[in-house]
Amino acid sequence: MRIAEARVVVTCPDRNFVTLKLVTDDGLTGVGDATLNGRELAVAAYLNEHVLPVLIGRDAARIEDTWQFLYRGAYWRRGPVTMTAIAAVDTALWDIKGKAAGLPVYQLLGGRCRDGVTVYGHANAETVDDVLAEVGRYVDMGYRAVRVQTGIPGLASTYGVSGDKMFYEPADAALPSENVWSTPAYLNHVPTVFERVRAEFGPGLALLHDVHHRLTPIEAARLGRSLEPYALTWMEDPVPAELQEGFRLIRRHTTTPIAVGEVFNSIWDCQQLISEQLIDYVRTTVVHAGGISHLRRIFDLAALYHVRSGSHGATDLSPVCMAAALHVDLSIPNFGLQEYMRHTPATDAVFPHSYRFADGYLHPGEEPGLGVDIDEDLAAQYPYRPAQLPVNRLVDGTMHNW
Ligand code: GCO
Ligand code: MG
Repeated sequence: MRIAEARVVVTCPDRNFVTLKLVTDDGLTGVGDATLNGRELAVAAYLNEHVLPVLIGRDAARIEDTWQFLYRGAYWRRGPVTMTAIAAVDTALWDIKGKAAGLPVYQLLGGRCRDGVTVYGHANAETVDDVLAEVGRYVDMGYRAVRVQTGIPGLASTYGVSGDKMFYEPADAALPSENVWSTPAYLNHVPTVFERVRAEFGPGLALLHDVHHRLTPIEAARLGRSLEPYALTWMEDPVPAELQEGFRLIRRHTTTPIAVGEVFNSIWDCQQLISEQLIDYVRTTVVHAGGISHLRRIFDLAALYHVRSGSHGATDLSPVCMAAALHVDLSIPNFGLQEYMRHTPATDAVFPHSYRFADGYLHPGEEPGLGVDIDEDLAAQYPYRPAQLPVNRLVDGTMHNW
């Protein structure tokens, strides 16, 4: 079972996606997501120029050896572009292995540990009144967990509030658009939002909030403490996480659980966060953290320290990543929650998939492999469109974290 063909498909069915497709000499195919929002073509070039030439002729069954070859072989270790490219190869090889075995990938990973994968949706609106209606909409759809984001009075636009309520695309312009940020306005407003949401929906609904890396540790500690009465499932990315020891300060002051890691690309980005029990959920996912093989390593380390998974699942991760994530989610003992931001109908059509939402859970389906593919003819009808993520400045013009 040798890799006979490998190609990178770049397509834009409402947003940009990069997909690796591998074909073996006995006709099996595998797909891997290689999308890095706002930096798509860097990963496509990395794959095309440096990875595809070494894949041709390799034994498709040797997933771990190929991972090690690409990781050690590059000499330049880690980084989002490299690890996304490795993830795409790893994911496609797991897809092929599942098809060769005639089994869904979750069976190869040890079989199911639960009946379905609990997901959370994104309720967002400019005002608190409107966000209550949005939370209600998710509850009516069957969701058991909802992330809540609102506008901040006095700020023109805020991360997490989108025009379209089901699909969120923050990469909104060919060149980065600029937002203005005020931490005091934010810290004053957010607890009032959750007071209303909790009062309206009662204690049973899991509530989450994404801070999107905008606070310092002591500010995050204050936010966490002020949210304690509303029992959030997690406060996400309270501060940028390059300084892992910075989370000690947050931990000392609040019992609001912390979820971090959507921008991490290896186990080394969260080794201290996990082993010091500074977080409760690790948000790494397949496409940006080295594929199914490496993600399993992160989640296995996390399991030792009572840290659960909470994988990133925004719209800019393709249905290929979502399918792969669901196989991991179903098979690990320490699953926590899976983010599920829906894709547009155009995206779903380009990536036919067997995963289904029912009753607050996603189910990966029983097809051999990952149960997802790319329709390359349809993909060709949606050429790449340059799009970058916004940037954030403080009121006085200082660059801040977006
Ligand atoms: C999330 C994320 C996303 C990111 C996006 C960037 O929690 O879903 O923060 O919304 O902003 O993936 O491309
Ligand atoms: Mg996030």
